[in-house]
Amino acid sequence: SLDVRVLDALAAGILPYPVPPGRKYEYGTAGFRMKADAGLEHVVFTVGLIAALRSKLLKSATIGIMITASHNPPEDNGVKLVDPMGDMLQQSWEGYATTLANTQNADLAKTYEQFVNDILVSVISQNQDRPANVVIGRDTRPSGPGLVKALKAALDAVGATYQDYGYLTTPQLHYMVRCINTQKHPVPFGIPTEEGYYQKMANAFKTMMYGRKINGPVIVDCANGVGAPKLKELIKYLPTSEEGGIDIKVVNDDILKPEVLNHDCGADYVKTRQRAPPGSKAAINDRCCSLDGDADRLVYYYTDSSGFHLLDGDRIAILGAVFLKEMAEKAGLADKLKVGLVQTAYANGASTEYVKKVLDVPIEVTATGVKHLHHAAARFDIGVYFEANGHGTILFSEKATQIIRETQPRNPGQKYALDSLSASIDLINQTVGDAISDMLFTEVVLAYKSWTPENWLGIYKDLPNRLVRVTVKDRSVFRTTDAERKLESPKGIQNEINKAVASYVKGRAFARPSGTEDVLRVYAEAHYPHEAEALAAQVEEIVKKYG
Ligand code: G16
Repeated sequence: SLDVRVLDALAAGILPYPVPPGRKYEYGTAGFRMKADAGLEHVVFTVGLIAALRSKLLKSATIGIMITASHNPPEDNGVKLVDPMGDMLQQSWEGYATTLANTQNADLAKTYEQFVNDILVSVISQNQDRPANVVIGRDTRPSGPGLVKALKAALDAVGATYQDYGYLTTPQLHYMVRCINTQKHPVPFGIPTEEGYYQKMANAFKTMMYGRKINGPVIVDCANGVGAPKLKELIKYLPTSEEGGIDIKVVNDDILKPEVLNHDCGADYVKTRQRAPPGSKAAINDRCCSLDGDADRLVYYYTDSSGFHLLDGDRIAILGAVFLKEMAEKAGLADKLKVGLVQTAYANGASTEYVKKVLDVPIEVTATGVKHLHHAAARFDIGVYFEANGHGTILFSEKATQIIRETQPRNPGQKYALDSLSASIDLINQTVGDAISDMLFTEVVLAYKSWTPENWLGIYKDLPNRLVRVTVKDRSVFRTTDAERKLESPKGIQNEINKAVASYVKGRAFARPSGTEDVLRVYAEAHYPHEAEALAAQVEEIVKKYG
């Protein structure tokens, strides 16, 4: 049994953070997320305990805890757990996290003790008392400091060691975790400081820019979130356009007014509304992009005389795949470095067709959530994964990395390609989707192709589509199957959706419960814009009837 002092400290530490009456917590698409004042401190406290347990089990490896609600409104907040290699918490642990979060204060010490006995049985039998190590980051929400306080109370109670980085983007925290845990590896991931992060990215960017030129500035909408100060910091490390680098114009960078976070700006707004932020002062054909509240999503766009044009995650993925495929060919490694792509049901049908027929790259489809895409991408030599909403990255397998780093070039062209591939490995944040790193990579690839956003848009034509949020009484009655493309419950609903879809040219639609908001999401696409609208409205009605 556990030291009674630990149990007492736990019981005392959780006292200020009870579960509000009737409250049930769920582990969603990206950890726990809710209104910050709806009992989130309790959850965060228990997540601290889970992180400490996981660290102890994994030989004191450092676990990351990120306090953010990403693209959600300012009054929300949430918590994500980061595993030692910088990926999301192993899914088999989501159950432990959910159980502990839903444990009332009076039972918490006992349940924790039970978890220690169950999870750490091997550690205990070796009679080891391993230290637990945790690192913490948060976005700019006003509820952040109070949540970090609850988190530290938990870590103090169980004697875990922690480092609080303060403000970080989500991908920066993932980077820190992987750096710390690979410090003793033959090839460490990087230096676990903000400076280390900027330096690594800037060096790789400079290598990739050799012999290439970026055309005109890029305007970056930072959603008034933590990405703004971090991007401004990174700019100090990057060569300017005169120096052969990049001219970045930061907009929506107000982190002092909490209420403007993600409000009428940011990647989620631009993607869902399919329009530029209303405050945008960008001129015709200016190359623009938007990050979300914790800078893990990125979408591009521009306007011209015909209106607004979105270049979303599907397009970024294709751009990446095009580049890496061509570089692999130029390096003479096409048969050793197979590029694969991972999408979700939200990927535009036209993008899927382009990847299959023109790009000739294999595709896998997974459920929403980078935790699903990431694992699928890891099965390719070079796995490109992006959600249409702009959340994604590119993974190079260990074998691919080794081939790229060790192949001896036989001519200058091959050397150039190998250097580009090698620098891509460092420029791309392989731990998780990183909007800032994805943006620099996109800029390099556009420069390499000499593509304007218009050229990029022109490679295929998106099917008109519509994404709507539907409020229902209880979204848990909706259960999906087939990578969320179908509903298996409530009974009969899928038949009705199928019937609706069948009456449209190139119609496709699905509905799924969101894992970050208390809504159902409906996606529809069709050959004509008004038909995509009509199909979405029809599915919305069906969903409302059953919900
Ligand atoms: C999170 C997840 C994404 C997911 C998005 C929306 O993004 O990390 O993978 O696409 O939520 O999920 P849902 O449709 O289930 O609400 P973020 O940027 O909010 O962390």
